[in-house]
Parts: sequence; C-alpha cells; structure tokens
Amino acid sequence: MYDKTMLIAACLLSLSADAMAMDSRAVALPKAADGRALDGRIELADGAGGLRVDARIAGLPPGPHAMHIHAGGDCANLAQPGEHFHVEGTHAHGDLPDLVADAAGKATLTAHLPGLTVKDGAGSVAGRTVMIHALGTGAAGHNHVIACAVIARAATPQTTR
Ligand SMILES: [Cu+2]
Repeated sequence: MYDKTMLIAACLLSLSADAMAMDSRAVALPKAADGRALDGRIELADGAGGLRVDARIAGLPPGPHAMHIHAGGDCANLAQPGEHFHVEGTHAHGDLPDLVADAAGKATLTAHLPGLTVKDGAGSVAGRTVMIHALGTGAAGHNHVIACAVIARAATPQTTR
C-alpha cells in the first residue's frame, strides 16, 4: 500500500513538472521573406537569467544579422516590421545580440533577456515575432527583414538536445 501511494505521488509530480515545462517554453520557426521555411529553430524558455533564447538557423547570408523580438504578432508585412518589443517603464526589451552566420550560412546564438517571459504577463513574448535583418546592428543603410518567426508556446514538452 505504501509503495503504491509513493508511485502515485511520483506520477503526479512528474505530470506537474511537464505542465510547467509546457508553460514556460516556446518555439519560433523562421521563414525567409519569400515565405520559404528556413532550416532551423529558435527556442525560448524561462530561466534564472530571464528569457533564454537559443537559435540555430541555416541558410542565412554569411555575416552578422541584427535580431530582435518585435511587438507585432505576425510576419505578414516585413517591409514594415514595427517596433521592437519592450516593456513600458522598464529596461526589459527584445533586442538580441547579432546572429552571426558562418561562410556556410549557419548561425547559432544563446542569449538571455532579463524581464521577459514565455508566461502570461507584461513581459510575455508569446505570440510576438523574432525578426532577423539583412545586416548587423549599426550597419549603414536600410536594414530590411530577411526572416521572421512567430513565437508560439510549445504544445508538447521539449526534449533536451
Ligand atoms: Cu528588428
């Protein structure tokens, strides 16, 4: 009887851990400006340092690309990407370090954005967009958007890589 109770308790614990993982994780699948899906994904998860962003994307032009979370919720009009996501009255914002693609067009990036979250609330990035620009931050000229991804809460718990 005691063993059975412990087993049920263990099952309940692992269920609630899965539910929490679902709540606090999101994924964004980037598409190029022509709508073609890029080979790659951006994973977002709540962690100690704020929102952790892990991007690995192939098929980009080599070199640095500015990358931001924008406030808008779709990739319909990349010519007018709108403002960067920021939380009013705080320093929390969605400006990421540049994504740097190697000669083969592959890029990986891990960054933390304090004050942002996947969960509901003022700093929630769920339903917003990650946009990748043609050039690095501070480059001269119009830095148009070359790829965009809608941030969607993970429907199933992510397996670790
Ligand atoms: Cu941007």
